[in-house]
Amino acid sequence: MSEHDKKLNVTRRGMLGATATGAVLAGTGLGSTLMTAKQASAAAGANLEPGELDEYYGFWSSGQTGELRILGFPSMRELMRVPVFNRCSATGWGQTNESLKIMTDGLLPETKEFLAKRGMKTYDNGDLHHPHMSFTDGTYDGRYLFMNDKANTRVARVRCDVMKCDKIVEIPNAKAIHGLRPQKFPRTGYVFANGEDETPLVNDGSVLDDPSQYVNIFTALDGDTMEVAWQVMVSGNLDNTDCDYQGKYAYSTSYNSEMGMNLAEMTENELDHVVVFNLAEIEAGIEAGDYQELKGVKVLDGRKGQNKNYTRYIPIPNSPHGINTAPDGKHVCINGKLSPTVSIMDVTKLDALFASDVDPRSCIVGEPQLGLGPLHTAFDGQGNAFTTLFLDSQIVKWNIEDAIKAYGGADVDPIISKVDVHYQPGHNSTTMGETNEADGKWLISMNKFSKDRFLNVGPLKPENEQLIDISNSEMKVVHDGPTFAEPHDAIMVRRDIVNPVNVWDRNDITWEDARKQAEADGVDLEDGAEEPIRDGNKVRVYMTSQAPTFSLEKFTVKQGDEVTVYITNLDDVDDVTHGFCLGNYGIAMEVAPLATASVTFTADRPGVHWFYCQWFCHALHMEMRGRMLVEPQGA
Ligand code: CUK
Ligand code: CUA
Repeated sequence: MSEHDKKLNVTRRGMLGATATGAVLAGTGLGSTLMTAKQASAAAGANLEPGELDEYYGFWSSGQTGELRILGFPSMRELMRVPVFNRCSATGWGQTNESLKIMTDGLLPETKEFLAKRGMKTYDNGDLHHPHMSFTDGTYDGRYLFMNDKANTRVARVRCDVMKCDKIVEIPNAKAIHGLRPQKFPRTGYVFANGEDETPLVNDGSVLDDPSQYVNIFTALDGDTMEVAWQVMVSGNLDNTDCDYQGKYAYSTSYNSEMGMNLAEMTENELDHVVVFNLAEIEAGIEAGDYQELKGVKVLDGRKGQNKNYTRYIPIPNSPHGINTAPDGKHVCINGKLSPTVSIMDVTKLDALFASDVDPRSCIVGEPQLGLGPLHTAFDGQGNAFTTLFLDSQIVKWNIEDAIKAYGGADVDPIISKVDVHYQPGHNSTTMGETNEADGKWLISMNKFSKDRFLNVGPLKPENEQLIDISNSEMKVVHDGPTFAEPHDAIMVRRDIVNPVNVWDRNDITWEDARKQAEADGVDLEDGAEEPIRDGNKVRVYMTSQAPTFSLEKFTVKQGDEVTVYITNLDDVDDVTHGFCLGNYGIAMEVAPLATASVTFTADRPGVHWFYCQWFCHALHMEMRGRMLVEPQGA
């Protein structure tokens, strides 16, 4: 037995040996550091044997990296990265014509113009915080994932059949899309998106340093078309958002109800607020024409003092951050951040708020004090909530009904247990926890700092994500997982809900433009063309790939030609992906089984240029290469 194995063995025995003592010590407080038998077996469940599959798909944001990540859960193995707002060297995202179409089609005309002046087609960066799946009847339906870009005010969608981004839209009028949630009922439906930063509604320079004229915008997109359905102007900024299980309301936290422009101003009030959006009233307002049209979008006025039935403002202690609807379909947890409390809002009391002049706080039915820096809350579907405490570096497990009883004056402590995490947690998520099928098995704590938990890699450290077994009243951290910058949020979806394909459908819409161009050129994409097709200085090269060859061993173009290379991968075998990398031209892309991908570039370097398959596909993968011969100008 190696030293390493011995160590593992000892740890394992130690864990199992703790069973009896764990049971005895439970309740003394000491038990929390030991593992019960159930926890030990659950922890073993997180440790999959080679070849075993996970129970859940985890969909992770990546913050300023701008991509979506797919993890197997609970093993925490990273399975895939889906480029969205970023560039990707491996897949050619941001370079292929197919990806550029997705990245540019949804940009505002003024943005295209602004970027063109900088020689850019689209933004190079993004800040992806919140990935959420589409819903039907209160639970995930496996159709789409939606996500925000805080950096450049965009919303994107990923198709779950192929796990590729198919839409990116820039949201007009708003600034910095942060909180994002799909409608849960009856289906998605709307995708709600918060604008975090305040600006003049028409931000053309006519208003500058006059914050009294700034507004914030709440946006609802249509999740099927990815077009903006409507927007509502609000007072105060918008941070996170969620919606109910009835299809009637959405709600957003505001940490800057003051509309302050600096830290002192932003944190001045003891109370900020949650804005509640009444979907039926907003739709009726649009029907009645009570809106202004700005950049092609209907914008309603839901600001305070407008006395419209579109919004209500509920005072919440100080700078609330996360807002999470419990699987019971009734309670919403609003996390206090600067206040040690979580405010519990009862959605069944919201009708009354819009019907009459009742105190807006009448829908708050509990406000337990949980610890320092509550940011986000997750649920087990059994009436319990799990809240991250950023400043305390802990997760607190508490009971929602007990907190409501305590608020009513009963002598009960809603806190069930706390566990230390390492360190400073932001979001946490539970398996199926934001649906009505929450199963209470696992929680992930997404910690902003890892400090000393891993080998030192220099001043920039990874984050640390900790897997926590929540199947018992005492929570148990069973795994540390480092991540690169900077996942904020994640969802864990039961694997039976997600069913991606193994090979592309040849009729897929992704390469519609290539299909049309080939048709116009009289070429079948699946046959390719033996010679480049010339059209002035535009040259189109149609190739197929089948391990271990491209259909062309060489093609010739002239210096200065605008060349488009189309590759269709004829291999329909699982996992036989090819690539096209054109050396010293900065060109590379992925071509997965039965896909077509294309890339356009100017052949401004004369000479012999090798292209090669950059995806290891065959024993003769190294031989899968060819030449682009570029005749010098004037030749
Ligand atoms: S926010 Cu990051 S920890 Cu953007 Cu979801 Cu709370
Ligand atoms: Cu084809 Cu490597």
